This record gives sequence, C-alpha cells and structure tokens, in this order.
Amino acid sequence: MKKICVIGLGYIGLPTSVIFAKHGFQVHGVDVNEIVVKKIANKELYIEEPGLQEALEEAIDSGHFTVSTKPETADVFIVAVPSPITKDKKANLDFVRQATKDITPYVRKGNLVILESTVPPRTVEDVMLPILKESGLEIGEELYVAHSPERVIPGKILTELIKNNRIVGGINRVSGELTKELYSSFVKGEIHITDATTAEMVKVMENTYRDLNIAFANELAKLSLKAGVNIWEAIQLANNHPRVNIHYPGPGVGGHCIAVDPWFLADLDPENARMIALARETNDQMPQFTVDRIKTIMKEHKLASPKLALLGLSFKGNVDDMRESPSLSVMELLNKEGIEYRIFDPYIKEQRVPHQTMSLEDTVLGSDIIVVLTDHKYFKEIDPKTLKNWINSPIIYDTRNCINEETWEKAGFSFYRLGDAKTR
Ligand code: SAJ
Repeated sequence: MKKICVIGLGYIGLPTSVIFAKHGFQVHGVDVNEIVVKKIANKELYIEEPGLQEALEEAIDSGHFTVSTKPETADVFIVAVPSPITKDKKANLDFVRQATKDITPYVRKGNLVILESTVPPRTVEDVMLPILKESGLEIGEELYVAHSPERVIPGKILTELIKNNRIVGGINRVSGELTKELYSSFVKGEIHITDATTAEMVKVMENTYRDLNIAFANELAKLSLKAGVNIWEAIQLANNHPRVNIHYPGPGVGGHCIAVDPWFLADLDPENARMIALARETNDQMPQFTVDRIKTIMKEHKLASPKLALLGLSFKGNVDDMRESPSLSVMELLNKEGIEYRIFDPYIKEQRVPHQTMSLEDTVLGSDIIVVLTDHKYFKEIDPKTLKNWINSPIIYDTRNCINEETWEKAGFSFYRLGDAKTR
C-alpha cells in the first residue's frame, strides 16, 4: 500500500487526507498544532464541513489515517499549509518554507512532493526546490515535484474534491504524470497536466477573475443609486445574454482565497497590475459603503443613537468560516463611529467576537435596524412577524439580496437593499 504524508490538516489538508485514506492509501497527517492533532486523533472536527465528520471517523477507524506533529517517511508528500498575506499585501511563504524544510530529511529516492497551497507563481521553482535540493537527491530525476492546487469551495469540499477538474503542474513531465496518476485514484473530473509555474498562475488567475468581476458588480451597485435602478434586477437581466456573467455586489469579499490571491498576482509586477489592485481596493471599500448606507438610513429615520442587529459573521452563506469576513470590517467601522450593535450567526456556535449573542432573539431584542450581512438560509427563513415583538423599530437593510422584500414590507418593515435605489 502506498503511503502519503500530508503536511497541514486544515480546510484542505484534512479532507484530502481522509479521501486518500478511503481510496486505498495509508495516510499520515501532520500538523504543528498539537491541539489540532489531538482533536483529529479523537475523531473531533474543529472545522464545520458537510460529510467530513463521518469521513474522518471512517478514516481513523479503518486504521488508514494516523496523525502526529512530525512527518514520517512516505512515497508521496503533500504540502497543504496556509499562505497568507502580510499587512503590506505581500505573500507570506513562511509556512510553505517551513513545511518544505520539515519534510526534506524524510524524502527518499523516487518520492513525489506536491504543493497544494495557493501560492504566487514561481514558488515551487524558487522557494521549494532550493530547500528540497538539500536532501542530496537529484531534483526531477530522483525526487519528483509538482503543484496541484485545489479548487474546492467551503461547504462543498468533499464533493468538489472528487468532481472538479484539476490542474497539475510538474517541474518536469514525469512529475506531472505521477501526480495525475495519484489524484486519478479519486478525482472524477478531468486532470490537465502543465508545468508547475503555469499551474500556480492558473490558480491565482481564477480567483482574481472572480475578484475583478465582483468589484465590477460593486461599482455598478454604487452607480445604480445614481441611475435610480435596482442593480440586482439589472444584473439578472444582463446575464440573460449568452456571453455575460456579471457577479453580485455585497458588503465586501471575504474568505481566505479571493480576498488574498489577487495580491500574489499584483505583487509580480505592481506597475502593470493596475486593474487587479484597483479591484481589491474597490472590494475592500465595501464595508465602508455599507456603514455609510446605514448612517443614511439612520438619518432618514431620525435615529441618532440606534441599536443595530447585525445578522451574519461568516464571509458567505451556509458556512462557519469567518476568515477575512466583511462582517468583521463592518463591526470595526461601527466601533469607530460609536454605533451600538449586537451580532448573531447561527453557524458560529462559540463566542468569537465582542457583542456576539448566541440567539437571534438576543441580537434583535430592542434593536432599531436589522442589517443582513451574510446570506445564510437561516436568515431567509426568518418570519418578520415574530421579530416585530422583539424589535424597537421595523427597519431592515439587506446587503445580500437574500430577504423577501414583499414579505417584510407586508409585515410593516421599511426595507432597504444594497445597490437598489428603488428601496429608497
Ligand atoms: N462574493 C460576492 N459576490 C459574488 C460572489 C461572491 O460578493 O458574486 C463574495 C462572497 O460573499 C464571499 C467572497 O466573495 O465573501 C468569496 O466567496 P466565493 O464563494 O466566491 O469563493 P471562496 O473564497 O469560498 O472560494 C474560492 C473559489 N474560487 C472560485 O470560484 C474561482 C474556490 O473554487 C477556490 O477553491 C477557493 O476560492 C480557493 O481555495 O482558492
């Protein structure tokens, strides 16, 4: 049985490990965080992801998945560690560097090393290979290396890992082919082979495309207020065109990918990456736009010191992931303005931020404006009639176009929607 050592047991490393364990491999998972390792060994999850609990239990019980804080010798090494950005928007490759250093003493002739983390183009060639050379093995001849970025979306990780097409970039042909063969054990989508740097470039381009398109939608949302239209209706109609696919506006772009990866690309050549940086800034500015709109609503209703009820902490609907969430920026801006609020998210089950309550009732009780920041299904299903008994004044501002205007207006609410001039 082939053995795989996976470094980093987070959102990608853990699901990848259990899937390989299910498909005939012996998997050893490594994480520097002892708490994470203990939890996983006890079959406890620290992230919420549909189907992952059952898959983890099965993997551990089968004996095909072990975990510890130290790597072991194996046939294949998969690096799936974080690649964040620094405060000045540069790639922080410390984890990738450290993980590569950690596995170097364990690599043997004939092994394959795969980087899964999303990274700036040239990371495999310029950061990983010089470290792996220290093993004394001939790179490309005795040690094969590839980049195989994941493309899964939180909330659907287990199905997308199997279903999605994959790009596999080898430092040479053999490395690419060995990687394709490995992932073919469970991937049902197509696997395309290219070189490592092209694979790195493709991955960051995909997320940058989305960021640019969302920035365009956010810009349109602002313009729509001047034009006097509902941008959601306009986008839906424009998307009827067979070659148009405009994304949607919102209170900002969160998550660990789309809000981060464009900087990897911009960093390559800041002078020429003008649209990319502008899109990032446009999207980063949306929490401020959201707070400005709240202030306008306050003025319209003569609410000098209102209590806000913020709904949603996750960066997008139906997941528990708060990374880079626009809600956090909105909260920070409200703090600066001295505007009072409470916040509730049905997916965040522990106290993670100040002013967070554990129930909808506790957040909306005595509030003057309800602000929907995340499009959780839970919020779409709220019955406004029940809320009316708890609130102070019936006003709702929907930043995600996920609340039914008619139902809420019938219940007597003043309804506002981001990017919709028709809701006053
Ligand atoms: N958003 C908008 N408007 C839209 C679409 C999204 O404001 O029209 C916001 C969301 O609310 C959220 C953020 O953008 O705050 C990003 O959400 P997302 O669902 O678009 O993306 P992620 O970050 O969850 O996952 C992305 C995916 N990339 C693409 O769709 C190109 C996923 O396939 C990648 O695997 C993942 O990044 C990654 O790991 O890079």
